[in-house]
Amino acid sequence: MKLSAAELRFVSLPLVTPFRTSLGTQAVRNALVLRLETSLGEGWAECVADDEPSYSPEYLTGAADVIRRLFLPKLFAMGELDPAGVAVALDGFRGHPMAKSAVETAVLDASLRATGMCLSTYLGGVRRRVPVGVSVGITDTIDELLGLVDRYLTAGYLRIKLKIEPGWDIEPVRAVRETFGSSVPLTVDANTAYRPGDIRHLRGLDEFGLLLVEQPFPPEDLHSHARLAAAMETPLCLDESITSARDAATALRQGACSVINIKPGRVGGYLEARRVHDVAQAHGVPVWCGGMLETGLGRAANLALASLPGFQLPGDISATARYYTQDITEPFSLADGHLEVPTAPGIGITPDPASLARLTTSTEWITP
Ligand code: OSB
Ligand code: MG
Repeated sequence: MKLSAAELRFVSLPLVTPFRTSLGTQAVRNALVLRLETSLGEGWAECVADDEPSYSPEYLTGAADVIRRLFLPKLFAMGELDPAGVAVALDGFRGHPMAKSAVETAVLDASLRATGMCLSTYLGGVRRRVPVGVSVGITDTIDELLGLVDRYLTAGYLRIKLKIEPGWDIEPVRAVRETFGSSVPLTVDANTAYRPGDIRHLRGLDEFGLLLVEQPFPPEDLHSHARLAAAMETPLCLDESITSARDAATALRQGACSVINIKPGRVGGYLEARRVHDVAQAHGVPVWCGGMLETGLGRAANLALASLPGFQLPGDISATARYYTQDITEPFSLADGHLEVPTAPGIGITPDPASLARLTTSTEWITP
């Protein structure tokens, strides 16, 4: 397979409701859509970097720059392309996992489409549908939060994740438990908002029977995560800290977590995501698929990943309606708290041309 041209497209999707986390508030999802034209046909992917480097060091226009100026020229120069070869070639560039993931996924999509195989089968998926949860942002009032949680439980979501930060933790969790009961699968995600001195405070979450606490401390602080894990009954889950399978092995060896959130963009692609899954399985540790407010392109591919056997907890792969009134692809809908794993070749979906055109803010053609 040879790459002949690439289209880089910025799209802008207004969120149904602004999404507030300890990192900030987001009202619009801007994303980068990559379309490769190869000798075997098209390949599609999205880049999940955010506008600003707050969740991770990457940001959208920076990702576009490294793809346009370094990654694609490398691929044009390679001649024969395959997904593993692309991963090796891009390994010579440090960092930029979200940009690498987009390029590798588009190559993977094109090559799987050409052979008629779906991504789930390629990765070793064992499920045709996956259980999903929903990530609930920080709200102005507890009442507003309870209203949202009520709506999501009624819709059938199988797990509720509350975003927390100092000053918005024990009380909202208590309110949700008191209102909806102790059997609702419930987690919290701090997006690195706490400091080592907060360990005693965070132990206060133990009384609520949470499935897990996600990433309380900064990404590089495995030591504090290990201390909290030892001090707390609730399982500790890492998100931002895990950027590779090697990181996963290190964190598990240090006792810094007992659950891992896997996001393909954060670890540099679906091949590395599978390796993180394999490391976790070897340690007997469950994983689940995180989300980055993906468009339908990323959602489809994440569903394939979440069909692997080690994905033991509901993913942050909510139905399209939780995020967008209009997506660039056909919508994904919830049935019984599950989303169906796409079975069409490649990532299993392509953008709807009219929706894509409507949501595009700029397009760029890149040729050798
Ligand atoms: O920490 O999991 C996170 C969204 C953007 C960046 C980071 C995170 C999230 C979410 C939402 O929690 C997950 C989703 O539903 O896409
Ligand atoms: Mg998270």
